[in-house]
Amino acid sequence: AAGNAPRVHILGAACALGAPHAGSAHAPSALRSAQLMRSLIAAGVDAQWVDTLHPVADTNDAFDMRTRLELNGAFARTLAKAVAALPAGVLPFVLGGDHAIASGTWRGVGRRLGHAPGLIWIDAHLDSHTALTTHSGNIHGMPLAALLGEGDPALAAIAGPTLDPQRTCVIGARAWEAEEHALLQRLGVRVFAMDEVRARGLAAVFCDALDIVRAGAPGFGLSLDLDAIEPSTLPAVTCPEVGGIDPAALVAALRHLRACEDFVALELVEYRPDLDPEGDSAHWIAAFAAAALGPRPERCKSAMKRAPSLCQH
Ligand code: B3U
Ligand code: MN
Ligand code: MN
Repeated sequence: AAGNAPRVHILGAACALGAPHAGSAHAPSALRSAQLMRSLIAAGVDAQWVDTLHPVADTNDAFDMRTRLELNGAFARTLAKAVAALPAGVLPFVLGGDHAIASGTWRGVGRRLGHAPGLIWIDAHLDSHTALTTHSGNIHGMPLAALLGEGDPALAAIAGPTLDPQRTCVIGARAWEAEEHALLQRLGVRVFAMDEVRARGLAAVFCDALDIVRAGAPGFGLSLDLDAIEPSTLPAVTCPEVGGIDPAALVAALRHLRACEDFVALELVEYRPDLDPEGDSAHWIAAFAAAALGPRPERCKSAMKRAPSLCQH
């Protein structure tokens, strides 16, 4: 792989205990056996698949809320520890699984940094419920609240820094309940809802997002819930919502991350291989990962630790 590309360590998180369907638990094995690794290497990504973590149970169907919180929390703690234990200097790429795993991923990333990472959360949903406000009872509707320190300690008190709401933002949201929206408003998390993405274009919104998450402290990551993308082009997700992000526009936006030496981790969640017989959605997943993780542009070889903002204001 190119010497100028970040060293990427892939961790599979084969857990769907937060979702209403178990399909996303099979995403790591399906993607690993599909063309993901070949596509990454062809794109000059320096990637190595280091491990795939499995939860202690296969389905959440039979569990009450307390048990769901404990099982998802236990998996997230294991994942946080695995992320924190990756060698210094590598870029963790966590491949879910449903989005509940994020409550572990970003604590682990914070432990690597020694402080909270900035975080871009790309999602059709806000994932900012707590056990007290959830309508569905699904834990994958809670991880962003948990990372911000809100809700049940099983998810919200995993070892590692709590996110700074001022350095956190959501892109692509179009389906939420009032309680979770109110929580993010109260905390001051910037939400670039899908209406704004459509009105201004993804490129402009993504630049604003980079400014938010790169301010104040070094190190930011990106959590990509695939249901953010328009489901007619990427249908293989657990909770499709019409009117999403154009995947080609997302590839273009993610390529900006290659120039950011303070981009420290990537997470990709909610893929359901059982809904992807032709591999069309897997094709886009490989394109997103390659866009974000490929070799740094030439002009960045001698760049500072924190490259200046890419935005043209
Ligand atoms: N807000 C709803 C819907 C949802 C959240 N995340 C996903 N779906 N994937 C909930 O279940 O809390
Ligand atoms: Mn999500
Ligand atoms: Mn979602």
